[in-house]
Amino acid sequence: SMLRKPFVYFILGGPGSGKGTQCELLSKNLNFIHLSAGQLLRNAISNSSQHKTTIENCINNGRIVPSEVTISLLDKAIFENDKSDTFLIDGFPRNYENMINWIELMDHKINFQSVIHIICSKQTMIERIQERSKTSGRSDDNLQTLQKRFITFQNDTQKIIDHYRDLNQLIEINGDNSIEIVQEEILKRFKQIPI
Ligand code: UP5
Ligand code: MG
Repeated sequence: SMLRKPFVYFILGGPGSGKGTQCELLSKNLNFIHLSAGQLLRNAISNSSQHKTTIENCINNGRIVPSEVTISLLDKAIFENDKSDTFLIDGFPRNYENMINWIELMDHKINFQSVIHIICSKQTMIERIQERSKTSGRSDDNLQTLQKRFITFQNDTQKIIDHYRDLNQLIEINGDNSIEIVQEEILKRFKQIPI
């Protein structure tokens, strides 16, 4: 049982910006729990859940899965975990519907901290995903789906990032640098946040 509400950070950024890579390192460096919304959805496909087809169609077309599906997976993952009280939620919320439903269903149960936005040039992201596609086995790691993921990021997710900037709850990080430099920059910014 949780003695106090879990702390939650959102990590956003385009496809291949380094969300997963940076969250993995942060989870080791700071003893935070990394939850990738995308990975939870991919796991739900192989668990042949009732939402299998919906999730599969969205992922293969770079579209955003309805928030009740994603939030229920995140809710479960947060409250089934007792290894740490701080969670890095990678790749969520991606649109207005995600954000509004999260606020309604989850805000009272968690202690929201801030959003980290990893800013990366499109060229860098394309090169990284193309390289990763050789071994990732991800059905969305192809140029056609990647273009759709960029469009969704531009049309839907960028608004969410702008919203958190307006609220002064956004930390922006240059994601074009090496993995180590990006991590250092995030760690520096974390040390400025009183938890
Ligand atoms: N790499 C990383 N950082 C590097 C660096 N600094 N220098 C050099 N190389 C670097 O990194 C990508 C690759 O680049 C890796 O090979 C890495 O080694 C290298 P990674 O850390 O994996 O980047 P990440 O930002 O996590 O990229 P990812 O492809 O996972 O981002 P997406 O946002 O596209 O994917 P996600 O898994 O979050 O979502 C997939 C789909 O699920 C979405 O398109 C959507 O359809 C669905 N989804 C929802 O519907 N709702 C959600 O809430 C979440 C997902
Ligand atoms: Mg990822």
